[in-house]
Amino acid sequence: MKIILASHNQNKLREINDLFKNTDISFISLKDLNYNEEIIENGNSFEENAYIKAKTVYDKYHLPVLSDDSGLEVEALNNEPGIYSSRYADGNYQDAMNRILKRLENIENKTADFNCTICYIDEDGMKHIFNHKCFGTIGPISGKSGFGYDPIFYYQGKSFANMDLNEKNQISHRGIAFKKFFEFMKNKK
Ligand code: ITT
Repeated sequence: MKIILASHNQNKLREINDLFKNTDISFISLKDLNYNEEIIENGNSFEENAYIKAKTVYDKYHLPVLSDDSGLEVEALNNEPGIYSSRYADGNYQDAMNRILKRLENIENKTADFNCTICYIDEDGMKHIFNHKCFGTIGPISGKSGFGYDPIFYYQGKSFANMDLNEKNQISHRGIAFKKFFEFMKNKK
């Protein structure tokens, strides 16, 4: 089965394609469709933004669409940057990570989570939401794999950027949220 992935983020696409490589689900990217328009994410929650992305693309193609809205939530910073994770970095993740580390310098609580909320709009236009939060801590920049805030997010003592794709996918917010989606699709058959 083919599903449109309503995302312009090639790193998400890479992780998601890897998760589904041995399944009967494959994704068509916005790039494949030559869909270059930016989708304005003006919702107030991950769920609202995930829905805005999926619905915008569904309204154009009327085919099954899936979106992923994700972000880093730092407990001691009132869960910032949260839904603003991409905007907080504005393309410069080195700077954004350093800003977070600076803000946490004299704070003991380093707890954080990565959230992933998926919105799937099926062939009948019905919306389905799947979610997972991966809890960890914020620590010094380390590692070269992954993307975004991976170098400062530590899960069981290891930064996401020190994990390979498969290792991250086993435990990450995205990996587990997509496993929930996959279970739903299996049960639908
Ligand atoms: P699309 O909306 O087109 O999918 P985006 O990058 O704008 O792409 P989001 O609005 O969901 O996606 O923003 C999520 C941001 O959160 C993303 O750009 C990263 O900065 C961060 N993020 C999400 N998942 C991450 C991960 O697994 N590792 C590191 N950073 C992540």
